[in-house]
Amino acid sequence: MNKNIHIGHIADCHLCNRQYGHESRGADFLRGAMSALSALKKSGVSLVLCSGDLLDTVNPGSKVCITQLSNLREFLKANGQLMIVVAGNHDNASPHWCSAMKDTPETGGIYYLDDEVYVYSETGGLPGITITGRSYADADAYREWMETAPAADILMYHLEVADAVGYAGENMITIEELAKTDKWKVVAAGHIHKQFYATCKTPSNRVMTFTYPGSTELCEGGEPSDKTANILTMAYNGSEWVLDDLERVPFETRPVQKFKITTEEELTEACRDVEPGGIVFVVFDRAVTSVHTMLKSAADRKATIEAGNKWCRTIFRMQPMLSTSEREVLEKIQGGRCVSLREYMNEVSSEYFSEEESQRGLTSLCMLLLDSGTDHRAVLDEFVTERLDGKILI
Ligand SMILES: [Mn+2]
Repeated sequence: MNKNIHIGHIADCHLCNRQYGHESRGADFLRGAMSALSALKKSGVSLVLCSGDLLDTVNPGSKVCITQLSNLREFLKANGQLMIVVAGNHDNASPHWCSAMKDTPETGGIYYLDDEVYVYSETGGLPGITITGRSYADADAYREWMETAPAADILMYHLEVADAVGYAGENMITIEELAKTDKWKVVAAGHIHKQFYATCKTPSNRVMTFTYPGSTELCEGGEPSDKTANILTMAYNGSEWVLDDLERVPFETRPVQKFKITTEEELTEACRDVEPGGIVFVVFDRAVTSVHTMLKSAADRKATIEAGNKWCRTIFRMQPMLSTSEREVLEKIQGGRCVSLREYMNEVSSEYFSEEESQRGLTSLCMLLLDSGTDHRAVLDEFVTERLDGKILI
């Protein structure tokens, strides 16, 4: 009798139409998710957990729903894989776009787990593995929910834990809090786009394992570009299912390169090393001229030589180096260490912005931030575009 069950775990697929203005990036996100599922299939995994943010937005366009979501579902069926999905903060629509999908292990496809306990069983005679989860909520709502939540072998969870972020923010809970109860043996989490793993003892001295698999395609430049999916091996010890092994399986996504260019020599080296068809992040000193033009033509030249490059066009993300004060402001904002942007900018604008800097456009950055609500990324993109003085980001 087989007493092990291998369960795949992914999160943060962020299926979308485009990224950085490129439609081809929309296709990449679907391909990233499929790439993860294929790697899991190769390892013999037929049950996959997706811990939130399958879709990038609560309001996906028809292209995402009709093409990507239904393609993904068909792909899962063809693979004989069932993917259990919970809602993340990005796709926490009510009802969720997947809520009508209640596929089964026999058909394969997508099963939307709506705050219930799912029982998965593939070995006759043994009890099933129980999986519960809840759609995204803030930290306090999670704490309240935990009091009355059902017990299960695996909890699917979508929120930051302070342990993985490295500091205690307002809307986070800790792994210790999750382990205050004996209800769960594994917390299969999503939301943070990097791989993370930790264990904690529960009150009755059992081990609770917490893990983030990371995203399935690069959402932000700062996240790891080598993507992996988790395989949770659950073993039946005669009376219950326990986690026996946690393995990471790598899978292919669009290649990522990063360059820092402060001299002509570094530009020459980067032109030699740049690979066509990837995403290339470039931080450059504004004193070095034609950085983008030179890199782009180097990549295009190589792309012509390597005809048939499956990732198509090279995508450049150009970011000029910032002055110390500019950097301090942006780091504070990106680090999320401000309660309210408006409050924060009011407080620091005079501290960080000299009159000269205001004239150089930082006042407009400030205004953009004040108007932006909480979507810092969009603001920073605009800022970088503006900084490039009308140069188009390709
Ligand atoms: Mn999220």
